[in-house]
Amino acid sequence: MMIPGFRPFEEYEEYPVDEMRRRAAEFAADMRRRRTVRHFSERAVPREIIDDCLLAAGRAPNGANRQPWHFVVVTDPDVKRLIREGAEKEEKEFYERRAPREWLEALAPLGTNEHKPFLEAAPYLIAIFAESYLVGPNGEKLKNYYVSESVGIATGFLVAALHHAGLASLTHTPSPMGFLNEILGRPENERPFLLLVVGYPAEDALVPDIGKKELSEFVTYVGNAG
Ligand code: IYR
Repeated sequence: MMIPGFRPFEEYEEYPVDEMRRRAAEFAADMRRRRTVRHFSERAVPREIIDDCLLAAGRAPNGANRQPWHFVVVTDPDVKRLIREGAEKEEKEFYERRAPREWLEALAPLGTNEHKPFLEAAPYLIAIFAESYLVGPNGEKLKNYYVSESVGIATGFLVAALHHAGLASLTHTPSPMGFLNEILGRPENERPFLLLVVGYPAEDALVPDIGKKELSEFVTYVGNAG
């Protein structure tokens, strides 16, 4: 039956259950090797790889299909330096004054501080903006829906796609991030959501030796799963 505005879901591919098992396990094993990195190599990464990862991010489910995100990919060393300066200024405030002791204690195992050399070293900074609202043809504000959820999922897709391609990333959240709108010339309806640092890990990169929860610690089944 034809319903106007709808079409058959032709791109869906069903796999035999054994193949599904294998694919799910392989993906989980690959994602287990993903780590957030804070020490990047300066080695170049071809742009097409970043474009494909961004295409994957742009397929995220989102509120009312508004796709309320914008990704600014920065490679220009002068712009990276400005971003580093902006971030370090906020971070210095954060570490020296704004952060409550409890928060600093929670961060201690990660070894973070106000120095952000990776913002200049890594080949790509991807500034992710959330479109809080749209501006209509007559300048009127049009509401977007589930903006944080939508942009969060798109960012998750991007992080997974970059890892799958063999790249490392860091989800960096200098706070507040308003300086990104200024430096990157983004309009007022776009709220800076996150700054993703992307590249190869430095050869001597270290990652914190921290654990991840077991399945039973973060999953509850209700009912008998098949
Ligand atoms: N934005 C700061 C602090 C920070 C906060 C959290 I929550 C982290 O998981 C990591 C860092 C910084 O980037 O250093």
